Amino acid sequence: MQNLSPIPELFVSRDSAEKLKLQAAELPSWDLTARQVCDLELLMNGGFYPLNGFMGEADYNGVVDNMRLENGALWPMPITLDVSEDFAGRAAPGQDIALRDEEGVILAILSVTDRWTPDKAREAEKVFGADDTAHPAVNYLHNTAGPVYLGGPIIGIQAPVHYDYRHRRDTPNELRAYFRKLGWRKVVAFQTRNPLHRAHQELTFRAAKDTQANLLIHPVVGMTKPGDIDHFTRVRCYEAVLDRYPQSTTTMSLLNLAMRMAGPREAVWHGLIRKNHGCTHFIVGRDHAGPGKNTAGEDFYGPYDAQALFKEYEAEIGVEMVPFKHMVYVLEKAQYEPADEVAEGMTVLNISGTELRRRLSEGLEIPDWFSFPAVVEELRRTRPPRHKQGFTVFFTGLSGSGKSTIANALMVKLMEMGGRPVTLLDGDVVRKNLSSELGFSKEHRDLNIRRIGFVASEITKNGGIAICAPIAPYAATRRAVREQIEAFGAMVEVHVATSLEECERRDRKGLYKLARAGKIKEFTGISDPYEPPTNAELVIDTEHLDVDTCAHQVILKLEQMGLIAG
Ligand code: PPS
Repeated sequence: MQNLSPIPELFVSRDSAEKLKLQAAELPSWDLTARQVCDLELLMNGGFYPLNGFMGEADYNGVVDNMRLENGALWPMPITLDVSEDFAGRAAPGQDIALRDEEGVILAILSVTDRWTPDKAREAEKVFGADDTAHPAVNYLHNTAGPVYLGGPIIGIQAPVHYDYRHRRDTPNELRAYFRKLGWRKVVAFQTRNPLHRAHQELTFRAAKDTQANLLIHPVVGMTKPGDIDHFTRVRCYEAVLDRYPQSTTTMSLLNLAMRMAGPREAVWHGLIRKNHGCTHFIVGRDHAGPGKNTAGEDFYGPYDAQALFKEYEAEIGVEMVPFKHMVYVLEKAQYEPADEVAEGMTVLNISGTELRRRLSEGLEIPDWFSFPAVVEELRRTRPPRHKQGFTVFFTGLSGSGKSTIANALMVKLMEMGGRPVTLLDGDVVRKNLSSELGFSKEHRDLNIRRIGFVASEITKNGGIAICAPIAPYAATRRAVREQIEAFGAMVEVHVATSLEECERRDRKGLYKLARAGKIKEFTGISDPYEPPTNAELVIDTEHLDVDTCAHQVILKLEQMGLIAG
């Protein structure tokens, strides 16, 4: 039977918190990123026990190299506070700093003991298995995380406030108390970042039955894989499935974890977190916390690597693994079975995640054997067919490549079709209205593109069409914009691939001449880089086609992607 006594938290008493808050207001203060807020919440409430703060360098090195803290305890994931160089300059070891949420509320004080510049390529190789930015956490590490890490113990002042689903959020100690109260001696946890369909319901129900345990559905609502279904929709779906379990055997609680999609290491981490939440068993399925394909198009991890690593450390984790194979529907038996236990000659049915997304986006049937009607209805509500969703067409290319001209022609064609509002965010127009104070350094260009990306993602979210036409010379920034937009709808990247020679020959604005003469500095293609896209949805050759044909090519692409009705 599990030990359900309270786990140590890092919070101080209410009175001390009030006093500390006043003192903390004077300290150098760091505005936490969304991911850091998630990490801090679990540090403070004991979800990351035995960690007592953001990791120092020795713990970090131990964790990166062999999944162990300096004191030898098992811990597979670096939990570090990444900051800018500028802020790091004000946070020497010995200094206390205030940690604030996005609204400026002081959540904690960090007493800095360590400050160092990590070798991110090494971290990527060791923790995520490859220094490949196709991995979302590696991409985050290189392109979002700050260059310097700060470590040290935390004094918790207050937990981040959540306004959504409050009654479904529990700290480790709240869950422990709940299990104690109900006399749940064995609890099997199910981690998920996707809606639950029949296969999951079947799998979790079996897991509980086989282990004679109660079931905790423990979905992640902090940060999951870019492009996942938002947690609001998912929680509504989970609530619809909860009734399907025998009464009083099952509960659900939301976990504000920022996932890293680190497969095997992530599974071990999830196990430790569930132990802290009072669970005795943990379900590890196929491709647990898988990050998808690498740059070469192969899986980062084997489908059962996570199970293997969990098994190796099971005793130390202190949570028993309930391994689960891939479940498929057997037509003749009208039930789900593990794929490798299906008798020969049976008809096996399965709908993959990709196929489900296709069916949703095209408004196609989703059979009852696959999911529950209430879940499908919920998904259809948030994912209407693609031709009713918002989307963004993002042109990129050299100055004078023809982006604006094609974008204008496209806008008119889309307006002629009607149905959705269209907004053109042309490079020059944006620089006049949104980014008038910016120049052309890398930093300013990135800021400019991120602003465009933000506006485009809002338009997309609200069901409109955004057409963007900046140079957008940096691949990593375009990718960040893509992630932001794809949370709400499609992003169609169009590379207007007019060669530098041709742009310079045309020189519509006379800028190339000035750039060659050194009168305009940092000019794209001449004295500043342009990284051509490798994964654009469409590449347009303006050298041999007129504007109308180019715009029509985009229309055909949109039709082919189901974004406009054919
Ligand atoms: S970026 O890199 O995406 O932020 O650039 P963008 O906002 O699209 O602005 C490009 C337009 O600004 C003019 N211009 C320059 N372009 C590139 N490099 C330098 N140094 C520069 N200085 C001014 C240029 O007219 C670009 O317009 P387009 O429509 O691309 O020709």
